[in-house]
Amino acid sequence: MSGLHRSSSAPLKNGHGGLPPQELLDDLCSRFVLNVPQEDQQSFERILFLVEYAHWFYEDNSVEKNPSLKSFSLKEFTTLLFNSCDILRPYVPHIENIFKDFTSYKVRVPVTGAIILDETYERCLLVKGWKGTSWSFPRGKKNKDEEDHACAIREVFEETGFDVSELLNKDEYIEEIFGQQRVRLYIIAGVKDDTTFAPQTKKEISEIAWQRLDELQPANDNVISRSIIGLKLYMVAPFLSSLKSWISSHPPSMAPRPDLPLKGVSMWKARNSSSGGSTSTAVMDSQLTRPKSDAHHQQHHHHHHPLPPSPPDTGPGESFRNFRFDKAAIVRAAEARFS
Ligand code: M7G
Ligand code: MG
Repeated sequence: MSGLHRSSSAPLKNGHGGLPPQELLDDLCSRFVLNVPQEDQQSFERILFLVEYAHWFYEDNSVEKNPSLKSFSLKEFTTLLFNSCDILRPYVPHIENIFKDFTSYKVRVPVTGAIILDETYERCLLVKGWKGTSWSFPRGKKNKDEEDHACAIREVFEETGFDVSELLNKDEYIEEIFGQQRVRLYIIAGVKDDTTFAPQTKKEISEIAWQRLDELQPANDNVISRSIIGLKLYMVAPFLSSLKSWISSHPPSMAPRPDLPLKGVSMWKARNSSSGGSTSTAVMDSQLTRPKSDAHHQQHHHHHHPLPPSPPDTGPGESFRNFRFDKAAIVRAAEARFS
């Protein structure tokens, strides 16, 4: 018996309509958590990344196809999956710690991305997150063994559909440290302002826009700040003074254009997101070309996602390591199920 059944005593609060059927949870659990390379199952911080992929797949595909299914936060979904999967159920009592350690681990994974400047260097490309209302440079967490520039190329493509692989210079970047997180942004200067942009993941980005640098000047250097025109910015302000110096030592080949719009120019907007998108200038995927690197579209991969690196053995968040995942049990369940 593979026995991937929800225990009848599973402590789920919302026991009424909209709960995903057991078969769906079994399927998500086996595709995303059980049927992956063993090296990805070695600790809970890695397993939680697998659970996160399963969650995105659930929200983006299952709920989309069947809107009567309930939407969950990652934490709710984690609890649901742990309760419904035999292999994970023994760890349900530790979920609070497992989840807390995962969140604190996540903010220590290095991030890379790009500062994309238009041809006159007067504007940069910013993306707005799906849930929040802040704008940031396109950027994201490094996968295990992924080089900084490769991560930047992949993340910029995922979030904007724009391939910077031919434009990126590995030595041209600005790097800042925020707490325990290193953030490196490569400078990609001179991009045509009529370039087509559109995110390649669902529900991650709600808007992409050219924003004027002179309007991003914040009142302070904080991680979260507001530009002078009231845009909420996330991890943008701390890069602006270095960016200004870079621009003054690398003058643009095109003179400033007095006809440039005074405000930012939206290049793509989601039809509906909680951050208030309404109508869309959505672009057909076929108009976009993939990067020459291997950036693949996470959405369509059910297994073998590259995960971020494992955390070092020291430092905060080590309570994970008190709960070793029972690998033998996974292997037994996987064999029972897939052989
Ligand atoms: P991330 O990949 O954790 O961050 O995504 P990174 O860009 O630093 O690598 C940041 C947030 O965007 C997540 O916490 C989700 O809320 C959302 N998000 C990202 N992706 C790739 C997806 C996705 O495929 N589907 C959904 N629904 N949300 C996503
Ligand atoms: Mg990412």
